Amino acid sequence: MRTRVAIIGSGPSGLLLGQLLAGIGVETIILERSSREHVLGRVRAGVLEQGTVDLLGEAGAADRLHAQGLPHEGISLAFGGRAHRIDMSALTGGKHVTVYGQTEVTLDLMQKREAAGLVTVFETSNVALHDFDGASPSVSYDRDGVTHRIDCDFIAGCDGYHGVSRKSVPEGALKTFERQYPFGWLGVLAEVPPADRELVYANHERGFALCSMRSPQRSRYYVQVPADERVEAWSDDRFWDELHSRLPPQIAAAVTTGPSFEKSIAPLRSFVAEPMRFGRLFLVGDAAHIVPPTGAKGLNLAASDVRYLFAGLREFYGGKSEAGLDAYSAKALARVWKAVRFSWWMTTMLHRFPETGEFGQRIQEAELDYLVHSKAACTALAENYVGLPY
Ligand code: FAS
Ligand code: PHB
Repeated sequence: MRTRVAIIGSGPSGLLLGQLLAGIGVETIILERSSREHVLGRVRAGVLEQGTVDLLGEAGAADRLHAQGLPHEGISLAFGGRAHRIDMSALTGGKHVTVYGQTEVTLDLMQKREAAGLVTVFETSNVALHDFDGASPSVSYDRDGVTHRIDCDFIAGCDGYHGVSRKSVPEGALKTFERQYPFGWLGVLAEVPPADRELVYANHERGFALCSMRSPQRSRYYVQVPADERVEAWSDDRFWDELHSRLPPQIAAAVTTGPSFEKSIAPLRSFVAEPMRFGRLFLVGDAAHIVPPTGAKGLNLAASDVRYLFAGLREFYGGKSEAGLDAYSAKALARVWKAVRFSWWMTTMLHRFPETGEFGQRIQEAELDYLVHSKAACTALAENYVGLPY
């Protein structure tokens, strides 16, 4: 088989890149390790920057997003028994974010790809990348006991943190940066109305909590748990009690409890691999970087990588130049590191760090108290949360 761009991974990165390239007549094949159902069953991000919404629109996959997405102009920070709203829209000249689950984004993109008759091979195994340091790369994979090979012009490694693409880069050619946090997020989905019309990020001495949502009928909540915590140790009752204990009274009183239909623990880490290009192989999204979800940046960073790579490929296939492809890694990393910093800052300010004790808690409360009473500090948070310019 032969294609223009072989895409490894059918998550948001791979699907969005495939859809944008289809729009300019560049053929792709997506190879996906899991089943279609497994990919769609993953519950992850919930907040989209305007740039991500615009890119999904350019890919022709934003109809449901525009119909069902929830525009949010602000967030609240809760600490010391009170919630403080930050009017991000007023502080950023009218910008806002849109609440719309990553699961829905993935479904919208998958359905667009299927409607266009574009090829995604699910349940592949032993995907291997070949000769991407030359002008004739290829990818091989096994399925149903048969080994297949795809010759291509480029390989887009959209296969996430645990994927094969980054691991295929020659030893020593990659520099990685990592910070593991001593905690994770226990998240639940429940068919109950949200506690507030916008998101509430709570700092509490018992630990961080987040009140989010997927729709006016479906809520998404998180509480910080130790890194080695097991989800089996958390009944719904235990979760709701702990959530209530970490929220200000007026927010806690507005929480509607109910049976969870999804409950999982996500580890928190910051990770960046440099550079993001190796000859004809480009690393995209979580394959190249991971951020703690506190800043709602993971999915949005994947989208900005796709934007930069798509621009370079469009320029290449337009017969113009390789300048965009040559600039991809530096351009993407400049934005990645700003998002890594913001996500680290939000995580450090809002979570309980066992080693910093009571002093650390007071420092966090002082930072939050300064922040919510300073227009300059609120503006800095708002500019980063709604999404920095491309
Ligand atoms: P993805 O990991 O989504 O997709 C990679 C795809 O490649 C997967 O489908 C995988 O099966 C496939 N793959 C892997 N190895 C392969 C191989 N060898 N061959 C073929 N296919 C292979 N971000 C937020 O902004 N907010 C959040 O709340 C949030 N919560 C998260 C919770 C969890 C548990 C995780 C893991 C991430 C979370 N994120 C969150 C970040 C997340 O949304 C990512 O940023 C987003 O999924 C990135 O998309 P992709 O780069 O496409 O990677
Ligand atoms: C979510 O709704 O899943 C969500 C929202 C904001 C975050 C992280 C996760 O910062």
